[in-house]
Amino acid sequence: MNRRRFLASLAASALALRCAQAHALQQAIAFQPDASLPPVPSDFIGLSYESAQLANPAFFSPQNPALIALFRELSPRGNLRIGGGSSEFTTFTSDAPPTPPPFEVFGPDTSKIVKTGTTTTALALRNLRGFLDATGWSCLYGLNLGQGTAANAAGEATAVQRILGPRLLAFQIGNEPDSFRNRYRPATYTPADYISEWNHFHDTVALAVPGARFAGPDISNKLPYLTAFAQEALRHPDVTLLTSHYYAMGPAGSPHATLDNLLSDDPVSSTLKNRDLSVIEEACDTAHLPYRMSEGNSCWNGGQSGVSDVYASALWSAGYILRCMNRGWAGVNFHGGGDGVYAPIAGAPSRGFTRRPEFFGVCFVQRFAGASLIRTKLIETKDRVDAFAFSHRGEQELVIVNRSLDEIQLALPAGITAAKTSILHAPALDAKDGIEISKSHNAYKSSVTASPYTANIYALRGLALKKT
Ligand code: BDP
Repeated sequence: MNRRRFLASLAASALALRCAQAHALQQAIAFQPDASLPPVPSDFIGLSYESAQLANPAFFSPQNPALIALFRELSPRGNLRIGGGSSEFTTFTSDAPPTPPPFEVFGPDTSKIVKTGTTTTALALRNLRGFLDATGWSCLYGLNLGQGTAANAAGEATAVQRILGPRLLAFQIGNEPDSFRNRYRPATYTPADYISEWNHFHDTVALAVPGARFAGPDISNKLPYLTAFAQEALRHPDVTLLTSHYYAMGPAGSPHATLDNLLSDDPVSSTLKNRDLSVIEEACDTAHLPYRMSEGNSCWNGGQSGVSDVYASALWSAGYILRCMNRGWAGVNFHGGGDGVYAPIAGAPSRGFTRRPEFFGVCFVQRFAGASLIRTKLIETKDRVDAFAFSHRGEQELVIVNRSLDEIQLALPAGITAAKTSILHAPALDAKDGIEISKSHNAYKSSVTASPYTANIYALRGLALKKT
């Protein structure tokens, strides 16, 4: 369908709704089936852990079957990003690791200034390779720019490339360099200073590691650093991916870190506002590169208790992943580790691991990694409601994430019917237990419903995809 016909059909459906004196909560949807949209990358789903976690070589290890099983449940082919605040406190050594390790697990870095540095050893990297092979995941590996030397980064990168081999997606140099100012660098630090330091590290690593690939700038929220990096990337064919971070709220403990704010369309105090998304698009256009949200979660400083660890975070994560897929991005990584409040997986090898509420949100939508997007448009858009459609192996599915208190009724275009197949739900928004993904066996109908605070998947019939 061309754009004009698509808009005409939107107008017709909107009119039909009004004529029927639609209830306030009724909406309609239009589809723009275009088989030419590229598929969502199959490694779209990702997790992010602190570099310090590598100080315990037994964590990311083929000998940690419980964690391997949970990673596989989240995605048969995801991406593990290693980095975070602690990455600026790590040193690489090819020596044997200290025994016992300094800790069993390491959660999200909340102090921002880790007092004691940690050591990453070749053993930790060999175990990480075994872990990645067992999970089927790739790795985005962060090197210490904040407080490390280029020589140490080159030594580490040499070992990482040799040991992780095809499991290595790319190196990142520095975690949130846009926050170095007044931390590891003077108050006068600028994007230009960062680019010049990045080049020094990049050139040293690239010389030592032929074939190395790089991603970046892995920034927190200061977009001029992304713009500068995208321009610089044009000079470096070995830069293959742009990255930055997103926290929906923060810091933990602030008055905005609430359930209601998390579920809003553009949370107050988020690290990236909807109006700034165009800067990411422009960076991708400048550098001709894909974009990955390489770290993030519901609320920075480790997560807000009662918000980041309850059902609302599951609903939020499902919607967040789908919105990122819809923007054509390459993937998202949820930060976690240890017993971090926002960690999708909590626990330790010695006491076992648990699936946190957010885990279920990620699981619910992971099936769309590898699928192709079908553009959708909600008519008379309502806040806190998102609809997406996908096509995969000849099947079409609709997803509605209803973050609102109202039941949503969605009228489908003429000739199209849908049947609900799966629902993400829980006893309450602030429930820590009882979060479920239930199968549903509904008949095909010309409209669909989504209960308050649920995410829903429907099988679609009658939607003809345009051949390319
Ligand atoms: C980010 C850091 C990460 C932290 C996270 C947080 O990169 O290491 O864990 O904030 O504060 O800035 O939760």
